[in-house]
Amino acid sequence: MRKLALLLVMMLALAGCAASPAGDADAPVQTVQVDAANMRFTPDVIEVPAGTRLVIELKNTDPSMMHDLVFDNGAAGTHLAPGASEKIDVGVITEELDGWCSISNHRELGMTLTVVATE
Ligand SMILES: [Cu+2]
Repeated sequence: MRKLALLLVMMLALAGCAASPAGDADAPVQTVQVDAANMRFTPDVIEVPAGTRLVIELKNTDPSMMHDLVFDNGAAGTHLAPGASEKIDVGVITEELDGWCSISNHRELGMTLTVVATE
C-alpha cells in the first residue's frame, strides 16, 4: 500500500496539472466489460471516441489471484478477490491512457491495458 501511495505521488508529479479524472459531467458514457485473469486484461486495448466518459466493469475471473486496475490519470479500482467485480469511472477520455494492475509485479508480468481516444 505504501508502494502504491508513492507511485501515485510520483505519477501526480509527472502529470503536473493534468485534468482531473472526473472531467465533464455531461459527457456521453461508454461502459466496457474487462476480465482480469492469468496476468492479463481482456480486452487489453479499449477504443473510445474522444470526449467520452469511460466506465469499466472489471471482473476478476482469475482462479486464485487478487487483481486491481489503476490508470495514469489517477482513476483506480480496489483490490478484487477472485470472482469479485466492480465499476471503475475512468473519467472523460481525451488522449491515450495507460492502465495496469498495481498488485505486486503484475504490471511487469504484462497486466497492462491501453485506452485509445479515437476521433
Ligand atoms: Cu494483477
